[in-house]
Amino acid sequence: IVGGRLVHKNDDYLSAVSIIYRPHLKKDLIKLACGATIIHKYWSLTASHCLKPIPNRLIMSKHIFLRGNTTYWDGSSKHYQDHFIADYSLHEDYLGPQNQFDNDIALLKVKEPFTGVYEKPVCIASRSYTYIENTSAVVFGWGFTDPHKQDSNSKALKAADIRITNFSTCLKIHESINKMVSARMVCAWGHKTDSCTGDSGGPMIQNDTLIGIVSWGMECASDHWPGIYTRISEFPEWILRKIKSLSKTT
Ligand code: 4AZ
Repeated sequence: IVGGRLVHKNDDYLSAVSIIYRPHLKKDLIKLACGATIIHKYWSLTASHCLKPIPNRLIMSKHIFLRGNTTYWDGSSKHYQDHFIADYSLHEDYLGPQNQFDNDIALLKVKEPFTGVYEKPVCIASRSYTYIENTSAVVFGWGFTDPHKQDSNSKALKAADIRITNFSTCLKIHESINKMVSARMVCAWGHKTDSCTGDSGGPMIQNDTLIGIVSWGMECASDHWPGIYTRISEFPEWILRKIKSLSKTT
């Protein structure tokens, strides 16, 4: 998160978890991969583009896990809880950067349930949720705090207060550079604050409801480019169908 604020104890952020990558199991080094959101005791949502490049055997191994129950992804507070991945599902119609990250959503099932005091699921936006332009929302993450500085991740969870951008304005802005903004996306921007690299997969929340997933954007916290989020209200049936079918197998 560029700009914004550190998160204090409140219910708002309890659904945010980090996805952590451990390149060598014999070494302590860990890296922040993405964010994710708890939506159920065993399930979380993230962006498909967070997992797509990673081979299946790595996702299902101890190299990758979710860390919850803490505001610090790096382990500098002791009460964190790690969750290994039992199963996952990328959206079938996610076609990657070539298709401008359309359908950028994925489900992750964890082996250890989210039962920590600071781990709480959030409701997902229904089909009928209305995204009203200029209303405020909050995006959470541990990603870059400086868009021009590699590895400027935040150890503590941050939040950015953003507003939903008029959809046709967002379309037009991106048409000028031939970037497609689809009906499965929602745009939002803040004043000198934004989501950025490393925040991908994390929650955008309004009215205690998950309405977006951090997906992409041309820059971070620029006056010209809003951030683009996966529009959750397009996916409740997909989410329920996947949870039902994967619950049968694991
Ligand atoms: C990224 O690189 C990224 N400002 C995520 C979100 C935004 C820009 C870039 C939105 O993952």
